[in-house]
Amino acid sequence: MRIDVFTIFPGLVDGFASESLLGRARQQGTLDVRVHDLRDQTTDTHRTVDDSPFGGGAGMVMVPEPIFAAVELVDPPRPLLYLRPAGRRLDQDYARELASRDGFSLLCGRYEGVDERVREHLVDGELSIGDYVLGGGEVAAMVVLEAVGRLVPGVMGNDTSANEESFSEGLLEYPHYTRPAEFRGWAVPDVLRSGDHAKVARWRRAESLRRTMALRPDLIEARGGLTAEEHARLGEFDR
Ligand code: JF5
Repeated sequence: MRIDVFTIFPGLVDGFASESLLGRARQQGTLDVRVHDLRDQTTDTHRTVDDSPFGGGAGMVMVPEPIFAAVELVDPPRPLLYLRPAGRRLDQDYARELASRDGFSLLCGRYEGVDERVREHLVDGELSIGDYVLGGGEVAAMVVLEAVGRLVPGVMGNDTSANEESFSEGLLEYPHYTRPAEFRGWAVPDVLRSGDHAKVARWRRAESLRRTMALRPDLIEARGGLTAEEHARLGEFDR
């Protein structure tokens, strides 16, 4: 999968994509992340990427020329998504949708944002990571890279985590424990040390359900309430 990122802070995004899970996927060749410096496509000595807004007012606007030039130079995978709060909100379903593609691209804005002609004639859509305002799209791009990257087949090792975790079934995760079996007098639940794998699976299911009902009842609602089976699970491990 190929993801192209257009930014005036390429080092920030490239550094991030070179570490940990993404860095490994990149080295393996599973993930092809290409970061492009918008300033490389400026033509003036000061490498200007912004200018004051027509009509006046505070702040600066990103000029269209280097953005069009950078995108047209590489003909990046589409859709080209502009990161901003007004966009479609990223959630696990959207991340999965993006992970199923051959590629896509991200445009990071700064200042007051990009000239409207970029939005109208260059980008294909807009993506938001949440209802708050960032200083620029770079952190949002890194969130997208991480959320999507780990879902790309081969990046995480299919057997485990990405499939079983929170949200894969619209539920929160069950609690995790590791050694020591007792820490400061707090013991790991007996069932996890019982060796009864079927029982462990049922307990985890019950804990997922209990947590989701307590913390995110909207998620239970979204999946149409509890099944008879799920009621039974909760009953089995009644606390
Ligand atoms: C940005 C102008 C974009 O602030 C964001 C953002 C918030 N949620 N999702 C994205 O993007 C950065 C800053 C200034 C346009």
